[in-house]
Amino acid sequence: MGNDLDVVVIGAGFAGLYTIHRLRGLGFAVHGLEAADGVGGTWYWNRYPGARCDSESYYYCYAFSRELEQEWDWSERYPGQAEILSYLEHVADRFDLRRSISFSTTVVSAAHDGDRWVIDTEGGERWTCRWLVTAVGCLSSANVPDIPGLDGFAGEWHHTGQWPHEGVDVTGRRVGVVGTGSTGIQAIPVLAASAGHLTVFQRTANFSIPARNAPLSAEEAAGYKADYAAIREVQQASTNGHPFVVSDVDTLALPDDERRALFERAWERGGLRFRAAVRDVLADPEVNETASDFIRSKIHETVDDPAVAAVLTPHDHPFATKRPPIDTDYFETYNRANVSLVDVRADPIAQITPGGVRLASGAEHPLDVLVFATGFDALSGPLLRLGLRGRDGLALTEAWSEGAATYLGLGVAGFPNLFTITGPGSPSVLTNMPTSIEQHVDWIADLLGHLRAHDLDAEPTPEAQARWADHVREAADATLLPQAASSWYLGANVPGKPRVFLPYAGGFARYREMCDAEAQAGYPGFALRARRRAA
Ligand code: N01
Repeated sequence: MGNDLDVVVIGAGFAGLYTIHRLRGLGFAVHGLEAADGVGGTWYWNRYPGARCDSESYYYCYAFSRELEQEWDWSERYPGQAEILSYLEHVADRFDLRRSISFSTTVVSAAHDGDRWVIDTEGGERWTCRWLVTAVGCLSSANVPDIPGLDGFAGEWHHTGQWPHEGVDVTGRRVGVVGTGSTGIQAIPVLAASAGHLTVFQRTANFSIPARNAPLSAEEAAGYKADYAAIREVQQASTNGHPFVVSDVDTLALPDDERRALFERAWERGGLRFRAAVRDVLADPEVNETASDFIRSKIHETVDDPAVAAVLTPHDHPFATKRPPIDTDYFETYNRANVSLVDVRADPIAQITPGGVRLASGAEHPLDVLVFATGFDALSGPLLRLGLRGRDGLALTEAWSEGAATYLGLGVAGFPNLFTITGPGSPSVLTNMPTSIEQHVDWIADLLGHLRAHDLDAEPTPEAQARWADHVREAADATLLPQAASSWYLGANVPGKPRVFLPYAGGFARYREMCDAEAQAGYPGFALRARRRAA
């Protein structure tokens, strides 16, 4: 295949694989460019100890193929990283996708020349295409804090999102973990089990719900397989793309003992569904406080040392306004003799020394291995680092200098024929990702079919984009989500990043209906122009 195509897709994770499959099926000349040497995206890179999905396996998977649904067997309630990667490798083989992907190919720039996209790679290759689709994930741009002295650290350090494929042997070693988000909370218990000593540097205490992971029995798996049609229907109609509905129980109307019993049942069942145990958790501060209080009480019940429990107890944001982690024995880990907790909000990290971490107070923590579970430059970061330039040389970095702005999270004004799967301004990270990805890919496939049939170029109008930005803000403001001041949803975790609430919080089903209405109305939010050709 030559390097001039209808469509180039950047990324070969869940989004890129399905895009290639779908567009190839429609007869487009499509090719994927992937920085890694294999498929998998997020699940290729995030190989840290304990990496596991927080959606359950029977619905954290594609829905586009009934055969695939029936033939793949998940082994656990929550799929681990290696199993998800095997699944995506199976998908790539089963649908013969690898022949349409160049691996170890990092895009360094992509510019629209008035006619086509011209894409340059680190290895010096050039690709051109009419339509460019980004499938780069929302959490793929690692955020390593700029702490003085890191370069001189004599031990080894790793960011969890770039974990070495050969693993890191921490047996008997002094290990430090910075960060207690979903990643840190998964990694800490596993690292603690083999480290000589584990020191956790916590800046913000986090709410976490037990996952209650377990092997998936043959009966459970068969039940899901028999029920997929109904499961998929619930997902499509839901707020988060999960196959369960939010309870309509008004927790404030319940007597204390009944409320506690209700939360106990949800805690025992475990998982993200805890959020859906009562209504209005993310809308009503009083309701939220009942859930927050319950979790705080669990932390104090679980952790033996009351002083440690106090440091682990969150008070600065309502439950679930930051993405709630789910865990296996996270709070229990602080009862181990080889684990210590350092409150770096009270005594910040001042410097990395050759021998470890020095705090502002001068206290030293000697370390052999330092793990940064410090998250990502989320949603906009993976797009900004592609070196995108739209009409008349407009750089995305310039267009987004005051924050990411898109129409429907699917395209950017000034960037013709560019489509962004699960981009900023779409529900993405607030939902079950494969569900959102498939909705985006199907919508983009329909639009590309329309553009091809009528020989059109498309780009969002500035007016539609501005209206969408207002709506994204209103949707967030109707919830408690913006109250978590340090949240990556707001870009607050990356120094200097403009504070814009990035994902669309109005709900998956509502969003899907708006996308469908846009298509049915002939794409009024897009300027559709007869194709311009370079002279
Ligand atoms: O990243 P995070 P993550 N000094 O940004 C701390 C998904 N995910 O990789 O809160 C000290 O949430 C930071 O502290 P603070 C999921 O969507 C899913 O854990 O900014 N600390 C925070 O504690 C998730 O939300 C799964 O004060 C510093 C932590 O690092 C998203 O990925 C598993 C610091 C970063 O937490 C990101 O999660 C894993 C500094 N300089 C991830 N800088 C599942 O499916 C940052 N921190 C289960």
